Amino acid sequence: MTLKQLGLTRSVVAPEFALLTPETFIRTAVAEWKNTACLVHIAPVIGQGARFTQFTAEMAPGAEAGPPPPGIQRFVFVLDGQVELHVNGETHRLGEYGYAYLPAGTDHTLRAGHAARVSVFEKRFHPQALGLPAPELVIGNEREVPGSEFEGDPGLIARKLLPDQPQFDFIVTTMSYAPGATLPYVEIHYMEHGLLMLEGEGIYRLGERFLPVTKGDVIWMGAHCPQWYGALGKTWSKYLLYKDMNRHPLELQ
Ligand code: UGY
Ligand code: MN
Repeated sequence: MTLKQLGLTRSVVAPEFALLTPETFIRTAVAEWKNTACLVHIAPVIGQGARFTQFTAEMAPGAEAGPPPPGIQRFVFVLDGQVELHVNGETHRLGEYGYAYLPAGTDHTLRAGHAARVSVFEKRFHPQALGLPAPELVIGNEREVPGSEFEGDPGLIARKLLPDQPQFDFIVTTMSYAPGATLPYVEIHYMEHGLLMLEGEGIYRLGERFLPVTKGDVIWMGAHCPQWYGALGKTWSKYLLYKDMNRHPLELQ
């Protein structure tokens, strides 16, 4: 018998964080996603509570998704294959590491001609109290986004996939680590994270635990969860990271 058949897993679910590893993933149907298996990793009912959802959409050939419910913004990131995004009368082809941010209320369709896997983050839009205009549609590819050194470390490169503008209430970045690179200190912040390991492996400190992580693992970090990462292995590691941003701490819901 394998370790998973004996009831063992690397997954850990705690009040302030969760490490979710592929042997515990469950496929489910989500109404907006036709012909698609959705692996809902993070939902508001997790632990002390999350204000967003993160899931992986496994789109079968011919699969199609319509927009999320009213008031919800969507960020999609293509992991494998290609999807067509139909929005504002135009068609955009999103290949591997292609992504799109769709503001709340944007009518759109995502179509997969062949099998494709897409990482999805959705959050209810929280308007800015100062009355700034709503954020706009963003389409790009992670591989074309210039990186910058995180806190001056050439072995730790951050790429911002969304513009640095206060109208956005969340950001998505990728963080790439050379073998042996680490976050420079244990972070504790009131913003929460959703994370997908895209490449490589390392050790994630979550709360008081030091947990080995590898490509395909998902992490939820709730508000104030102590967090740190150190890269292992002989190749760079990279993760996709959601973080809520730009809103007054007393206004978070
Ligand atoms: O900026 C961040 O919050 C980021 N460095 N956190 C993380 O990687 N866990
Ligand atoms: Mn952080």
